[in-house]
Amino acid sequence: MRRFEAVIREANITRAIVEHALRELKELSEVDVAIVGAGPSGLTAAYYLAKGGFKVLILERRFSLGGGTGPGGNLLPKAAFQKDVLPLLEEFGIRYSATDYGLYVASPPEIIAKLAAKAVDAGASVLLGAHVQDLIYRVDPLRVCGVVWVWTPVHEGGYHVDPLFTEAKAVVDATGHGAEVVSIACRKIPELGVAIRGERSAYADLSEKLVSEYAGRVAPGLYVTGMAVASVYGLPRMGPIFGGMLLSGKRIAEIILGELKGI
Ligand code: 48F
Repeated sequence: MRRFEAVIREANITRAIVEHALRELKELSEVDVAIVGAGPSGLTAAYYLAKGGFKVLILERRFSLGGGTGPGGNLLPKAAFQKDVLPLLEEFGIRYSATDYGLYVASPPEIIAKLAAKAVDAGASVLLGAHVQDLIYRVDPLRVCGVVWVWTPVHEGGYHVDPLFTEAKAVVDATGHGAEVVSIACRKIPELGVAIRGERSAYADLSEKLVSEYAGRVAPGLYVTGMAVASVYGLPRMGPIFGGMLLSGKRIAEIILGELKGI
């Protein structure tokens, strides 16, 4: 074998990763807004919040972005949008095509890539493989003030490994159909008085409007957006039409920007 001077040393790969990862994790132990879930609503919210000057962290339990966007409609690689969302698609640079049905379609990989690029370019941070398993709360005044998380392989392995914490002024449940963060609040902080009504059967036109209308604060410090809104408030599902997710993410960002600006 040809002899040569090794430029890339294995030990330096480790040093570079460990040093910079720990620096970043330390920096992310306290943020303005912790968004749980990197689906379309979480990514949209992250973009507007970061653009508004907030320190934003998305915690996503998968090692990929986009949540339910990737599979399109029953694995067919298109997602539908309604006309009133076209300005949002244009803001994100997502290309779309008109159909004969009064609806527009776009490609899931492009939707994911553009939403994520906008969020990250605006300054939002993302932790992949971070499973949120609990909340941090305080009394006097009663409020949610952060998330408790472990790496997904630890969670899925069922090991008892103590977690790490991220404090936040606002925690956003963007976990989709499961409304996992609000469910934790229901079960483990009953004094918040939060309840989950459960999602209803499909009524796309109605739910597309209501998921953004009902996006909001469910308890002090705890907010909900996207499909999780439908689960919390008993709204219908809408299937593979995604305009409501983007509008819901934008709406929650506006609400939080308004509420936190004064703090
Ligand atoms: O499910 P998801 O895409 O939620 P969304 O933004 O959008 C819903 C649509 O995709 C679709 C629909 C609308 O037409 O019906 O379903 O409301 O993304 C939720 C993300 O949250 C992650 C999950 O892996 C997914 O990527 N997630 C869920 N629970 C946790 C979590 C958790 N406990 N910790 C971290 N991430």
